[in-house]
Amino acid sequence: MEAVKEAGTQAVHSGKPAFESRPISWRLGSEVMGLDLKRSEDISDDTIASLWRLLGERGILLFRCQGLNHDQHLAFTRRFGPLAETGMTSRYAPPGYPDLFTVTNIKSNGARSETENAAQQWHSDQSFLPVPARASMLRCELAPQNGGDTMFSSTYAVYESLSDGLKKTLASLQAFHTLLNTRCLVMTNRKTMDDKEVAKVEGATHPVVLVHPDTGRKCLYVSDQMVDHFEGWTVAESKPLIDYLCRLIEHPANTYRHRWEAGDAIMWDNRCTQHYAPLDYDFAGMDRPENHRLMFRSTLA
Ligand SMILES: O=C(O)CCC(=O)C(=O)O
Ligand SMILES: [Fe+2]
Repeated sequence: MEAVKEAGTQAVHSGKPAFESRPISWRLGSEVMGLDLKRSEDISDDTIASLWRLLGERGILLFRCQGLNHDQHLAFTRRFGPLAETGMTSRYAPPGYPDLFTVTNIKSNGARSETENAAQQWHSDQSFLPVPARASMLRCELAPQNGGDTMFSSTYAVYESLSDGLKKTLASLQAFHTLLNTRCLVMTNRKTMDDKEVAKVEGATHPVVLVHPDTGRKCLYVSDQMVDHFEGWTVAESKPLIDYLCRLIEHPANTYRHRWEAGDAIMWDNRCTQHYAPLDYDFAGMDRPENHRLMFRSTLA
């Protein structure tokens, strides 16, 4: 097994170096250098295991300038395990690729994209499912000339910043996650969902504090987009505490903000991070090609 340890911009390896990595912010995120993800079949199982370990520790892995196509994107993601069921999201898949999810502001036949602002609230992917997504990988094909960034937050850092008293309260709490909650802004698209799709996003209950299975560290699993209430609490009772926790998630000190270049790819762990895409570009002028944003996501079960 290659041992890959971050030490500033240097990686320390025993044996043949497979990749180098360096932190991209203090609390989360590492850039991985020296791998060609287009040829994931040439990446050893040991290297995949090292990447997975680094992902669990750092929350997100940035691979710059990879220029993947759909097949290469999926082939690399599959090296980490089976893909998540796409369910209601399969209609956002590019033709012929049911396992990819398109996030774009580009109109189709004159109609606005339903995913143009899908990530305008902090969330962890598919937390409304009984078995949510373990990790996701997003790649950028077109970035607006200004903005169009994605932000990531460390839910390890958020949990660790809490007082012992609040940690104790949260330890016994379960939260109900659903896309059909009153906080959730993307459900403005709900009118286009059929009953089967609505059933998929109806919701699931998860512990508020997760123990990350790989690192043993605790993370906060409550999000602005999905959490409706704590089990046994009313929505009104839950809201102030959800709001308080969400403030910590969006606090700049806990985040990394990525300025996309076409060709970049980022893999994130949905347990120990959340993400959010601010509408920080010329949203009103999104018909102009220089404001087009086109991203594709794969999702690990
Ligand atoms: O548009 C983005 O930057 C993030 C989209 C998103 O939340 C996702 O693909 O899971
Ligand atoms: Fe997402």
